[in-house]
Amino acid sequence: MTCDDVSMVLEDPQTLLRAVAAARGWVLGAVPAARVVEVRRGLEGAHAAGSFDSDFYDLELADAFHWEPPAELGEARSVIVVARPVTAGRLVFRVGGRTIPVVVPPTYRRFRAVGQEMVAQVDQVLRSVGHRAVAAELPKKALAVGAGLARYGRNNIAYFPRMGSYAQIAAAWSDLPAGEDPWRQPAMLEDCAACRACVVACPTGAISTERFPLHGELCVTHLNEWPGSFPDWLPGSAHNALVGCMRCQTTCPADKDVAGWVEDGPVFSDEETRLLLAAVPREELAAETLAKLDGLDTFMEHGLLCRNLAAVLAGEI
Ligand code: B12
Ligand code: SF4
Ligand code: SF4
Repeated sequence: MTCDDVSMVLEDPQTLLRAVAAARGWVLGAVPAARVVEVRRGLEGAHAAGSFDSDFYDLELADAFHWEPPAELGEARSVIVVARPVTAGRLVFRVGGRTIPVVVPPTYRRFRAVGQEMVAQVDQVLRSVGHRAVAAELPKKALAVGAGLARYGRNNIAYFPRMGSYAQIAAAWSDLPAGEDPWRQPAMLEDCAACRACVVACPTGAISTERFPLHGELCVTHLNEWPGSFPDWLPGSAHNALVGCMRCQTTCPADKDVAGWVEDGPVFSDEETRLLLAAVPREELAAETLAKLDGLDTFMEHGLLCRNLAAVLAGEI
């Protein structure tokens, strides 16, 4: 970096933010706060046009977002979107002398901690130049794509350069002026034009070649994030992760460079696996087991993790 480069970084908060993000391997963009109104209209318009199953919309989308900026910020001028690479986890469950690997998809591992850290970093940098950032619960893919940071895959996941779909996204309201508006209309990856791999791999037909968006009500992730029994129509073979589903990511050629981003551990002993399959309450588990579970930080309620584990292991034992 030359002296001129350094002084430019120091003068322009957005350049400074991007430089800090890039140094960590993250990508960052800022859109005018008014774009949130447009995203909201798009989502509500799609709902009014019947694009979503109504039960699915009520459960997953109707109350998922806080469209208004927090009063504590004063005037919200921009929304800052950040994405960072994340790895999947490969847990091991011992059952009768066998070791069975079970995946935790990227973005579920240390879900809360990673998201909070991203916003805290942005806030810290902005405070050094007299501005602030406050976490935003908004449609993060739509904002990342609109900010020009990512493109949609046919599977509806956002793909980022060098991270593919293995990216955790965070958004924050800020009083920083957005500067030049980078907004882009949503576009699909070029790789998708001649590819249907995710459509074929999806165990429930949730991805369609006929329409965007996803049939979310059919997605295994939706089914295993929510309480209750799995529907009768869901084949046992559809379960492939402790929570979520990896089929449309592991088969995606656009993810070939990141498919190996998997971290091992922890290992659950025969006895620990037995207790989890029996859905023994957390209070009755050993501190060591709880530490392993809590280390995952998946945001999932204990009973649901036990239910999902039983469904994944059912095909193995
Ligand atoms: C609801 C939700 C779900 C639902 C619904 C998924 C969905 N596609 O909406 C369920 C439970 C099924 C789900 C599943 C998963 N999710 Co989710 N989910 C969310 C949540 C809370 C909201 C997403 C949302 O805005 N949905 C509304 C839809 C309509 O928005 P959209 O997909 O952006 O749709 C836009 C496009 O369709 C576009 N559009 C319309 N027409 C057209 C036409 C074309 C050609 C194009 C290109 C676009 C386009 O307009 C729509 C509206 O803006 C976000 C968190 C957040 N706050 O954003 C996480 C989030 C999107 N999920 C995430 C992840 C990781 C997943 C899973 C991959 C997890 C897993 N491995 O199991 C799966 C993937 C399933 C899939 N194939 O999409 C990540 C995304 C990371 C990334 N790189 O994209 C997020 C951001 C959470 C996080 N951890 O940070 N999820
Ligand atoms: S599997 Fe193929 S069609 Fe699906 S998102 Fe990846 S590149 Fe696109
Ligand atoms: S996460 Fe699984 S069920 Fe959901 S769309 Fe992808 S492959 Fe289909």
